[in-house]
Amino acid sequence: MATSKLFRLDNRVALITGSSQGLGKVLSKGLADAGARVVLNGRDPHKLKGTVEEFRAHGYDAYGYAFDITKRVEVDPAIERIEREVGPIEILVNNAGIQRRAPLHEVTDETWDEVIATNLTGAFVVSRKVAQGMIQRQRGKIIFTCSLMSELGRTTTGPYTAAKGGVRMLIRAMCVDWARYNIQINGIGPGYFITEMTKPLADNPEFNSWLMGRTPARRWGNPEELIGALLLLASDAGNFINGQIIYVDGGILAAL
Ligand code: GCO
Repeated sequence: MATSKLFRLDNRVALITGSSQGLGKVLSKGLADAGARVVLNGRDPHKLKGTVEEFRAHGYDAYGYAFDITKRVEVDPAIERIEREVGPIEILVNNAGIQRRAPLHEVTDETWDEVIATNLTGAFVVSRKVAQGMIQRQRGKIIFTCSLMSELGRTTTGPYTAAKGGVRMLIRAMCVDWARYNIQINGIGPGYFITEMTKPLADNPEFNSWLMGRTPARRWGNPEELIGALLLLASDAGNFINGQIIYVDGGILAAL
C-alpha cells in the first residue's frame, strides 16, 4: 500500500466517546482530517450539538449521539442506532473519562463507583457491543485513551489510577480474545496536556513547577501531538500492532 494512503481513514466510521470537548474533541478532529466519518458522543446533548455543528461548519462528516456509557440500558440501543443510521463502526475510541481527586482514605463509595463505572466498566460495555459487529465483519480498531496512571500513581488520583491500570490490562485481555478476528486493540497514553480535566493543575504554580522538573521535555503537551499515535493505531499502518499502549508524554515514563 502506498505510504500516502497508509494513514488514511476515508469513509471509515469512527465513534469517539466523550468527544464534546477536551482530548476527545481533538482526537475526533484528527480522525476527521484523515477522512473518517466521526460519530461524536457526550452526555450533554446541547454541548454535543454545538460540537457537531462546529465540525460540520469545518466541512467534516460528523454526527452526534448523546448517551451515557455508564448506563448499560443506553449503550446497546445507541450503538445499534449509530450502525443503522451512519454505518458499521470500524474505529472505536474509548475516550470518555472523569477525574475526581482526593486522598484515597477520603474517597467516598459514590466517587469510587462513578470513576470506575466511567473510566473502566463503561469502556468495556461499549467495546463489547461494538466488537460483536467487528467480529462479524472480521475487522476493527479499538483504541483506549489511557494515562500515565495506567503505569504509575500520583497522590490524590486513586480511583482514576485503579481504573486506568485496569484499562491497561483490559487492552491485553481484548487483544488475546479478539485479535484472531482481525481486530486491533491498543491505547494511547497522554502525559500532561491542558484540558478541562487538568486545568486545575495547570493553574497551580506548585504543580507546574513539579511537572516541568519531572518532564524531560520540560513542557506540557499540545493535544494535537496525540493525533500521530492515534492515526497509527486507527489506520492500516497499525494492522499488526495489538495489545500495546503508545505513550505521548514528553519522556516522563522514561525518567525517575
Ligand atoms: C492528574 C491528572 C492526570 C492526567 C493524565 C496523565 O491528576 O495527575 O488528571 O491523571 O489527566 O491522565 O496521564
